[in-house]
Order: sequence, then structure tokens, then C-alpha cells
Amino acid sequence: MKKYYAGVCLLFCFLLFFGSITEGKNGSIIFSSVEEGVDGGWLSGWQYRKSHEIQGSTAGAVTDYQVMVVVHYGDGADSGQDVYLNGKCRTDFGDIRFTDSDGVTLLDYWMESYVSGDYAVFWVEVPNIPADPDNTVIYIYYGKSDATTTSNGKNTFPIFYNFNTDESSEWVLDAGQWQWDTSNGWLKTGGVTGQTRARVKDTTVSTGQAIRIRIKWAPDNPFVGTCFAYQDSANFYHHRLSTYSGAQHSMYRFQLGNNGYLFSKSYSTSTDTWYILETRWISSTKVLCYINDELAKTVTSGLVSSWTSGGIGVRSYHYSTTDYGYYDWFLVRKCVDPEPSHGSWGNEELPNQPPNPPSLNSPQANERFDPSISVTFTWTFNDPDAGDAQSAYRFQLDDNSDFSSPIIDTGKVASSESSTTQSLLGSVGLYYWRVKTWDSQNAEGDWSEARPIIVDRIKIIAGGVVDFTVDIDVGGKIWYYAVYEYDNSTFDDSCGLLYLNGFEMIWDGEKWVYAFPYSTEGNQIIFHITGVLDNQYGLTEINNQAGDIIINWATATIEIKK
Ligand SMILES: [Ca+2]
Ligand SMILES: [Ca+2]
Ligand SMILES: [Ca+2]
Ligand SMILES: [Ca+2]
Repeated sequence: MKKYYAGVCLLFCFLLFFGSITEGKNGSIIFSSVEEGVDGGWLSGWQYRKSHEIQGSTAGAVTDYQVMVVVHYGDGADSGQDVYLNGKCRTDFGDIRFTDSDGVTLLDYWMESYVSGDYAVFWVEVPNIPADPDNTVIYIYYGKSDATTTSNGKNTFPIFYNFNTDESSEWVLDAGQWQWDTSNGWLKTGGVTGQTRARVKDTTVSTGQAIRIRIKWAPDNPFVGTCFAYQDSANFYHHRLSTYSGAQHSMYRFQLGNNGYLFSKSYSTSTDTWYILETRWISSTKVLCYINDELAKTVTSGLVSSWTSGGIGVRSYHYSTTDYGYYDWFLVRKCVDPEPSHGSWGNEELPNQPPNPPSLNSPQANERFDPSISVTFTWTFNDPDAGDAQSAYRFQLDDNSDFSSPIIDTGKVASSESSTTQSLLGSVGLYYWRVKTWDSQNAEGDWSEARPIIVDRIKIIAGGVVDFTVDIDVGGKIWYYAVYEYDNSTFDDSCGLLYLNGFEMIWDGEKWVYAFPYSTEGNQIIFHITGVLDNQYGLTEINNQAGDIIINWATATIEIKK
């Protein structure tokens, strides 16, 4: 009854946790385990990763925000946007991946540039960055020799063109001439004097975004840059570079009747050299102008306060029909001020290893127990990962050493306990038990060894009276013979004691005996095995096949015949 109750309780608990059971062989109940998180929060196939905190901006929470990460092939101290992979990634950075804080959700990214075996510049689209002082965590994965890059600018940015394909239908040419040079992956402008201006068709960009372009010019000194906050052909901003003496870097405002420089400064530029020009349109009163990721100018005056959104594109200005501007790529990304910042980098992590088979502690191999009693089975969780812990276990008991038809199968039990208490079977015999465990990442280990356990009891196989001729003053002798039922080995005084009617019996070298005293005529005493002391296994249950012995006292009557 007790066993039944325990079973029902277990069943109920499992239904709560896992919701399904199936009927196993031999009528045993097998609890089905649930597969979950098979990779344990690790990107399958990758050897290494590091975590990285992205600190929120005081400007507020942002979503789908592009963050620059500079990945170095060699050694160094991780800091800010720079991470060093100690030669453990591909030299072409094709195995770099980024994931969300769960370690498995891949994030869109674009590899802006790389120098083989040296470094690569990545933009990672982070889904959610909370406001300061909170942060979010991303992972960078590396170390997969057969991986190729999944860099994708279209997926990473709201607007992205690398000019590797002819997407001119998505643009509109306002003035001048252009050439979609897909063989070189360039948009080429010019070939006529004056301005060439082209915009992304039917597209407006608002403040809070940045326009980033990679440009060069040749052979002389046209102005080459962006066109943004475009209201109409006479009202827009133009952020540009040139080799034009004294005004290599400038921002120009076109406004009907009120055109002119918002700033103009010297910058050492060269023809036929690539530059990255970034225009951070923070607000209608603030524009940050960068060259090669260095802040060159913060523009706060001369801006038109009503311009908070507008068309975007490219603009170049040419003094010669042989001067051209070149755009390698053109993108728009989100941009708040201040930007979310780079927090700490975690140490290099290795993928989680599943637990080793647990080592079994108690009971010891071939320990014997009374039938139907509760036994606590204990083990030690072992895991190759330092500090890892057990999250679940499964225990089986079977009379088959191959566990082909378990009698007890707990199924997967969510527990950090390294023990389980189970009721043994009612029948004498040899059984086996084993345990497997899951670690904190839910990785499943292999089964432990199969350890034998014996259900046994003391079997009284014969009994009787030693002497049928009894002196009146001496009494008589009762004898019994006992074995361990499991293997029929003799239970003698080296094993313990037998008790008859509460009294110790004595081992005479062949059997257990008890000398009973004389009693008065007409008495009857029933002799009964009342207990056992098993020093070897601690068994207490007796299977008395010999039965009780009843002694009757009577007087021998002597008649003298004449
Ligand atoms: Ca995306
Ligand atoms: Ca290109
Ligand atoms: Ca582990
Ligand atoms: Ca079985």
C-alpha cells in the first residue's frame, strides 16, 4: 500500500512536470523525458565565444541598433569595440557570428572591411539595448574552420547599397550622370561639369540616423559626399570631401536664397584614396561629421530647424568632365547621441560538455536488502566543465543487466539532488541499478555503470528435536538450519544469530540449537523462530519453511507385571 501511494505521488509529480507517460514492459511505468535546448545555449559547431556588454545610452532605449565591433585576429586585451581572438578564428573572419544574450539567436551583421589575418570591422544589429544604466549582452562566436561569412548589409541596416548589383531602379538621378559599375561594385558619378545628384527613390530619413559612405574621387578634385534632409532640389544638406585646397572637408546648406558653408576646414586628402564619411543627423539642431570614424565637426548653427526628415542620397560637384566620384557603399544606420557604448568583454568560453557518467556511491555492489524496503541510492555528479551542476537525473532498476525491461524508471527528474529513495521489489533476486544526469545547460550524460543489488532474506529450511530420549532433569534440544535464500549459503554464527522464542540459539558447528528446560507434566511449549541478527547484510526478514516445533511433556508410566 505504501509503495502504491509512493508510485501515485511520483506519477502525479511527473504529470505536472512532463505531462505524458507510457506503459513500459512488464507493466512498469516509463516516464518520457522532454527534449529541450539540445545545444545548451551554444551555437552548434563553434569552438569559442566571448560575451560582450553593450551599455545603454542616456538618450534612451533603442531597438535594432547597429553597433560596430572591431575583431582582431591576433593577441591583445579586449577593450571597447576591440576584441582579440588569439589566432582562433579564420584569417578571412568568415567564421565570425554574433548572437543575442541567449547564445543561439543569430544577429544580423555586416563585415564592412577586413585585412586578412589582421582585423575586420563588423556592424552588428542588436535587437534591444535598454536605456542607461542598463545594458544588454551579445556573444561573438569564432573557431569553425569550414564556416563562410554570412555578412549581409541589407539585413543589417535600414538602407544599404554596396553597388555590386544594378539597383538603379531603386534610385532616382536628379542631375548629372551616373554609372552603376557592378563589376567594380561602385556607383560612379560625374562625367559632366556641375553637380551629379542621386537619391534613394521614395525614401526619407529622419533625425536619429546616420548616413555612412565609402568614397573616393579621381583624377582631380571634385566634391564628393552625401545629400540628406532633402526637401526639394533647392533645399538640402551636403556633407562632402574633396582635395579642393583649404576646404577639403565641409558641409554645405542649400536653401533658397540662403546657400552656404555650415563649416569648412582643411583635411589632408588625396585623390584615388578611399575615405569613410559619416553624417550623424542627431536632431534638427545637431549634426556630427566624421571622417574615418574620427569626429571632425559638430554642427549646431546654421541648421534649418524645420528639417527633421528628408530624402537621402549622394551628391558630387565636378569642375571637369573627366573627374569622377566613386561610392563603394552607401548605408543608413540608427544613431542616437550619445551612442550606446561598449562595456566589458567576457573571457573566452568553450562549449558546454555533457556530464560524465555519475559515479555511484551507495549502496555498494552486491549489498543485500530485505524485500520491499526503501533504499536510498546515491551518486556523485561529474562534469568536465568546472563549476557545472546537476539539473536533472534519471534512475533505473532492472532484473536484466542490460536494462531491457526496467522495473523502476524515474524518467528525467528535474533535481539537483544526487540521491533517490526507491522501494525494492518483494521477491528475492539479483537486480541492477544505474543513473544518468543532466548538467546546468541541460546536456545529457551517459549512463553510469550498472551496479548489482540483491534482495534477500533468511530462509529456515529445516528444524526438529535433537534427542528424542530426554532426561527428566535436563530437558531437550531444538535445532534449526538456516540459509540466505538468494544463494543458499549457510547462515551460521559467523553471520549472526537466530532467536527462538526470543532466546539466542547456539551454533554447534552444524546447526542452530536451543536447549529447553524440563517442564512439568502436561505442559506444552510451542517453539518458534522469532528473529534474526544478520551481521553480514543486516537482513531482518525470515522465510520460515520449517515451521514451529511443539513439545509436550508427559510422564512415562512404568507398570510392573507380575
Ligand atoms: Ca535585420
Ligand atoms: Ca562596393
Ligand atoms: Ca557541462
Ligand atoms: Ca526486467
